[in-house]
Amino acid sequence: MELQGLVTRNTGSRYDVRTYEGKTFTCTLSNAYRLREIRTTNPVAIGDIVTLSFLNDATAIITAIAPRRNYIIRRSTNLSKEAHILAANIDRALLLANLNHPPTTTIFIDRFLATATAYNIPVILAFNKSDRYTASERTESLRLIELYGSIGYPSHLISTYSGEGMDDLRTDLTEGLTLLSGHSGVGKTSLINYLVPHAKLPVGEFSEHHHRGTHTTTISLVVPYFQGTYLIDSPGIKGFATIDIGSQEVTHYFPDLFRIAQECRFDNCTHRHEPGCAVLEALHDGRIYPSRYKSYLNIFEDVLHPNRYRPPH
Ligand SMILES: Nc1nc2c(ncn2[C@@H]2O[C@H](COP(=O)(O)OP(=O)(O)OP(=O)(O)O)[C@@H](O)[C@H]2O)c(=O)[nH]1
Ligand SMILES: [Mg+2]
Ligand SMILES: [Zn+2]
Repeated sequence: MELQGLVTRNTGSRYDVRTYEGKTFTCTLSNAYRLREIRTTNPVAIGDIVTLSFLNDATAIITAIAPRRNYIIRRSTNLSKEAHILAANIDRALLLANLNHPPTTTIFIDRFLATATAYNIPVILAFNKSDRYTASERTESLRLIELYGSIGYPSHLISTYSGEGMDDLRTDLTEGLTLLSGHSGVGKTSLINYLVPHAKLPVGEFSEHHHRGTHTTTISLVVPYFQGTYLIDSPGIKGFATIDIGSQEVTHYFPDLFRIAQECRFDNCTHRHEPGCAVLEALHDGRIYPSRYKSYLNIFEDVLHPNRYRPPH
C-alpha cells in the first residue's frame, strides 16, 4: 500500500510523516535515496511531500519525494559547502522581531526580507513582546510597522502574553505552510503555543543577563493549525549567508528601492555615487527610509566581497 504525506519532523535518521487523514507515522528513508543526495545534509526536509510504502500496518518507508516548489537553505557560512534544507514548500514566512529582549536590527529584518523575496516567499512581519515595550519602543515599533506595511509586507504589533494584535495576525495565516523565523528568544514557540494551545511546546527562558535567547528549539517542526494550514517552528537564527546573486540584482529584492531605481539615469546604477541616481535623490528627500538604504548597501557590499568575514547582525 502507498500513501502520500507531509514531513512534519526530522530527527536525523527518522522522519514523522502526517498523512492527509491526519495520522502520523515515524519512517526511515529508502536506501536508494540516501546515496543519491550528497550536497545537503538532509535529503528529506520538513515540508516535503513524500510517498510512503507500507511494510505492514505500522511501519512505512519513504520511497519518493515530490519535487519541491521552493526550499530554504541554511549554510553556516558563505564558504560552507554543505547546505541544510531548513524547510521545503513554504507558502510564507512569518518573521518575528523584537524591539528589545532581544533586539532585532533593521539590517537583520531587511536581509531576511531580501532573501525571502529572492526565493519568492512572501513575508509577514510581527514585532512581539509589545507588553514589555516602553512608550518610545512602542512608538518606534509602530513606525517600523508603517514602514514595512508601505513596502508591501503585512506587519503587526503583537504579544503572546496580552494577546494584542493576534486577531489581525490570524487573518494573515491562511492556507499552507507558514515558517516562523527570527532570533532565539523572540517568542516563535510561544506564538505557536498561543495559536495552538494543545501543542504545548517547550519555550525557553530569556536570559536577562546575556540579553539573548537560549536556543530552546533545536529542530524544526510542523504544527497543524487548522484545516490545510500549518505553522513551522524553527530554531533561532543569528544571521544569513549572502544570497547567491549578482550585485546588480540586489535592488530587485528591495521593492521600495526597485520602484524608484527605474528612474536612475544609468541602467547599471549602483545607487552609491552615480549622477542622476533617483534612489539617492529619493533618500535625500525622504521617500526612501535611511535604514532601508543602509541595508541595501550592507547586502551590496556582501555581494561584492562574499568572503569577507562579517559578524552576525
Ligand atoms: N514579555 C513577553 N515575553 C514573551 C512573549 N512571548 C514570549 N515571551 C518569552 O520569551 C522567552 C522566549 O520565548 P520562546 O518562545 O522560547 O522563543 P523562541 O523564539 O522560540 O526561541 P528559540 O527556540 O530559542 O529560537 C520566554 O521566556 C517566553 O515566555 C511576550 O509576548 N511578552
Ligand atoms: Mg523556540
Ligand atoms: Zn541609482
